[in-house]
Amino acid sequence: MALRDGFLWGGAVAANQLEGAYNDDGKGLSIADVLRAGDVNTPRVIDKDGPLSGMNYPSWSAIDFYHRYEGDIALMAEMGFKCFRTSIAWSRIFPNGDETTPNEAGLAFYDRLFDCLLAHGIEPVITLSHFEMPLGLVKNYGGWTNRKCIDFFARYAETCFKRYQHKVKYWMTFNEINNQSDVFYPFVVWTDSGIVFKDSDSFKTRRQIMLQAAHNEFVASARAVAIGRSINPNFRIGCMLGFVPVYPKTSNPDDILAAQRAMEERWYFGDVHVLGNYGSYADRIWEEAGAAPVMAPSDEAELQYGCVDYFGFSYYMSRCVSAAKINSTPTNFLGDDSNDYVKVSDWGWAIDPKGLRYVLREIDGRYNGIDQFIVENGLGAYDKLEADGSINDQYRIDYLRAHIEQMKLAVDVDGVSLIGYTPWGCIDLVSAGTGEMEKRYGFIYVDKDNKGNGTLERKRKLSFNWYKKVIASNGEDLA
Ligand code: BGP
Repeated sequence: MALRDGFLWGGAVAANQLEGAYNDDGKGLSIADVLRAGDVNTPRVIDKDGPLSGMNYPSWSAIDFYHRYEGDIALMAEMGFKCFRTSIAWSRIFPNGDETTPNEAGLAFYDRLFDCLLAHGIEPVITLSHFEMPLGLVKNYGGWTNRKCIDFFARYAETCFKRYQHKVKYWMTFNEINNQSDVFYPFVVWTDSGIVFKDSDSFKTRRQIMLQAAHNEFVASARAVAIGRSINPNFRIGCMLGFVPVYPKTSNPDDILAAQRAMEERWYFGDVHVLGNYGSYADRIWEEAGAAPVMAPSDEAELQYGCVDYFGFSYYMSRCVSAAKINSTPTNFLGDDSNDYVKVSDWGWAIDPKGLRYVLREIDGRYNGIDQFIVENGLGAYDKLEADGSINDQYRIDYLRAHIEQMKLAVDVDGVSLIGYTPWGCIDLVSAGTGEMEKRYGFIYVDKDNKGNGTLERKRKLSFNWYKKVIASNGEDLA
C-alpha cells in the first residue's frame, strides 16, 4: 500500500467562500465581504472602505453552508471523508478584530459544526486565517502592515485553541501566505494582508510594504504555534503555502537563475515557518526591495520557537520563467503559464500533475522529510447539468486521478511523508479569484449561478462516487 493507514482523505473549503450568513449572529464584515463578483476576464473590485449599495458581494450568501452544514457534511460522510478542511471566520469570533471579549454566538456555531463532523467520524482541519481578516483591522489599523495585528491574531488564536482543544487537532495559521509576493496583483495582496497599494506605488515600495506585512504574519503565526502548544501539546499546527513551482523556460543559464530566484520567493515563506529563520538569500530579497522589514528584538526568538509541525500547501499549477521576459518586465519575476509542454484550464491555469511530485520531493529534501499535507488541489471547470439531473464531470476525475497517481509515486517511490489530501472545493462554492459560482471544483453540485440565482439544491456529480471509491480503497482504486 502506497499510503499509510489513517491517511487523511477529505476535502477543503473556506468559511468566506461557502458559509454565507455574512452578518448573522453578530458576525462583523471581513475583507472577503467587500470583494465584488468578477469573472474570468474581469478582476474583482475591492471596496476597501466598506460595501456599496447595489453591488454583488458573493460571500454574503455563498452556498448558505451556515444553515445547511448538516446536510452537506452528511454527503461528505457518504463519500467516506476522514477529514474536512475549513476555516474559522475570524470576524464571527471578533467582529471588528480588536475586541477583548469574543462573540459567543460565533464560537457556538463552530462548536455545532465540529460536533457534527466528529459525529460522522470526520476530523476537522482548521485554518485560522483564510483570506478573511476582520475589515475593522484594515480600516482602523492598516491590516498586516501594523504590528498590533500580531496581538489581535494571538488573542483570536488563543480563543479558538482553548475553546476547541478537545475537538480539533490539525490547525493551519495563514492560508497561502506567500500569494502576496505578486505585488502587482491587487487581489492577492488584499486577501493575504488587507493592503491596497496606490497606483503610483513603485515595485520597490510595494515589496517593502508586503515584506513588512509578511514579517508581522510570521511572528503572529509563530506566537500562535507557541500558544497552541501550551494549551494542547497534541495539536499539530502547520503553515499553508500556495506552492506554484517555477521552472526555467529553457536551459539557458539565465533562465535557470531566474527560476532559482522565483523559487527563493517560495522558500522565503516556507523557511521562516519551518526552520524558524530567514535564509541567507533573504538579504538579497531585501536589497532588491530597498529595505529589510523592521523587526522587534524579540522576533528572532519567537520565530525560532514557533516552528510549524507540518507543511501544508495547495497545488494547482506550475509556471515558467524566462530571463528575457523579466528583462523587459522586471515585475514578472514569478513567471507565467507559458509552458509549451502542458495544457491549461479554462481559467488559464497550467495542468501539470508531475509538478505535484516535483513539489513534494523539493519540500521533502529541503525540510528533511517533514510531514506534508496537500490541503488543496483541483480543477475549476464549467459543469453542465444534464436534463436528467446528472453532472458528468469526467474531466475532473481525470485531473484528480493524474495528481493522485503522482502523489502516490512521491510517497511510494520517493519516500515523502504525506499525511493527507484534501481536494479544493469538495462542494461547489464561490471562487476566491473571480467570485464566480460557475468556476466549479466540487464532487457535490450546488444549484446557483454567477448572478446568485438558483435553488441551492445539492446534487452528486459523477466524481462523487469515483472519489468515494478512491477513499474506500485508500487510493488503490483510481479507475
Ligand atoms: C486558493 C485558495 C482558495 C481557492 C483556490 C481556488 O488560492 O486558497 O481559497 O479559492 O485557490 O482558486 P479560485 O477560487 O480562484 O479558483
